[in-house]
Amino acid sequence: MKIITVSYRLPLSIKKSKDNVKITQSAGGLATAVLSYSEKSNVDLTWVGIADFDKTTWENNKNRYDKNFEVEPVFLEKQLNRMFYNIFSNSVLWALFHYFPSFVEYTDDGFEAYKKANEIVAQKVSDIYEPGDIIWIHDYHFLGLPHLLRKLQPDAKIGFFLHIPFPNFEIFRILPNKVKKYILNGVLGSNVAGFHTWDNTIHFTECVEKILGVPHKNFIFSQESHRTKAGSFPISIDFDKFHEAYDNDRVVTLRKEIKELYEDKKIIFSVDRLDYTKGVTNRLKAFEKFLKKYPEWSEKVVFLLVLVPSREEIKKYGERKRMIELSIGRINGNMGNYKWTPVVYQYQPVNFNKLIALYTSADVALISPVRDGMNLVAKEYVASRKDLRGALILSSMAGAAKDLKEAITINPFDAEMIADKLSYALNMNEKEQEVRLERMQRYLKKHDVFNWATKFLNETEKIHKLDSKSTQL
Ligand code: GDG
Repeated sequence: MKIITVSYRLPLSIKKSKDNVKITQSAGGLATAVLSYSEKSNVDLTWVGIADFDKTTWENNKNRYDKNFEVEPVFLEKQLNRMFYNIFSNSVLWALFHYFPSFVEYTDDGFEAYKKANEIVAQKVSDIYEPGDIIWIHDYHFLGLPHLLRKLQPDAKIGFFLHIPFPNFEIFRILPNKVKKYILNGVLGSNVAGFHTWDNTIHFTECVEKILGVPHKNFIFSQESHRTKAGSFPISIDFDKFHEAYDNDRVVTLRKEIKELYEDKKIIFSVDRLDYTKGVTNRLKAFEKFLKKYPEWSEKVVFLLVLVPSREEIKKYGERKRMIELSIGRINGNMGNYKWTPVVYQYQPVNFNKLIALYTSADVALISPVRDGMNLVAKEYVASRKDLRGALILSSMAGAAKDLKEAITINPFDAEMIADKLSYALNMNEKEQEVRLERMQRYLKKHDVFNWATKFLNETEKIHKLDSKSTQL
């Protein structure tokens, strides 16, 4: 028996330069969690995903990575991958599922490419599948995959998890009928369909009932071939990794540097992929409002804004980048002076130690997505504050707001509210910081990413077992 994990990106990338080949294995939360589950339960792990390298490079290097799990890359033809990933997954599903209907650029060709890519991946998974294996499919790139696999391997244990929001019926219904049906039937191929929150779960079940006319009982859809249980499984982080990093020598040095650099100022910090869903333009507008409404903070605060390049081939992302950079220029020009730059901006990723040094130097983390499945940055900020210092301002539109109950919640569209909450957070006394962080840390320690993976996979086994016993519900 093995676990077959399917995600668009492999937890491994191979980059060729003139004279060498560099293999990087991701230590991302998902990979660590699934790996830890497979080790604890003594089952092998195989990862299937779309290759960002060519076949020859793979053949020449496939024995050169640390083999604690198998990797099965799928090689898609370039144009097919572009249509599947950029045109349908990101310009239709990502936009609509995050409630940006006006950003949707639907084409039939894009949908055909999406179906084709799902079929190719289904065939690949089916080829390596052996009876008893558990298949765990991730995210909006593979909404059709559970159904395709159910046809190829009727008895398989299949779990599907969506990392982004599932929109409500009024938004979902915007899609053409054939697309709506493909998606819902697709997900219903799984034994368990998991979402970050109950709201998402309810949206999904309501869409299935209204569009396919399939009723559910206690969130279980009974079909001829199998049952599908829809449920909420809020993803989390490797708490100990973020908590213990506070004391890493390198982090301590970097933190000291940052603190010295801004010794007479309070630090507001945020880090995101540059994405229109992350609410960066709203965040800047609110920061500008804050500086105008609370002029006593002039020269006494700095906003460190880290944005990570993402999906740069898509027009909407380029447009958003220009809007953000215009705002930063305006704020720094109008509010700053030769001694003070209010917004310090970088459009490059930081490494793990720098990320922790920034988290643990920040007086306030300002996280304001206009829509987010979960938002792991919020959880990481809380976990990393071993010193119990700092305040978290978090958008109520992020799934994380349901878990981090002691965060200061904001409406990301309400600049005035964010300005007031910034003033509150910057003035928060140490006792209140401690009480809030302690409670959230207790929650995260218990509900970490290992707990998440275990709950999801156990539920998939359990629901599958009901079918094999043909138990009547
Ligand atoms: C999707 C959903 C859901 C970011 N910049 C740097 C860096 N990061 C790391 C963070 C965090 C991750 O990337 C971002 O995770 P988020 O959850 O915030 O956002 P998405 O990328 O949009 O993820 C989201 C998630 O899936 C999981 O289900 O929560 O809602 O949209 O881990 O730390 N890491 C480093 N340098 C950076 O510059 N080292």
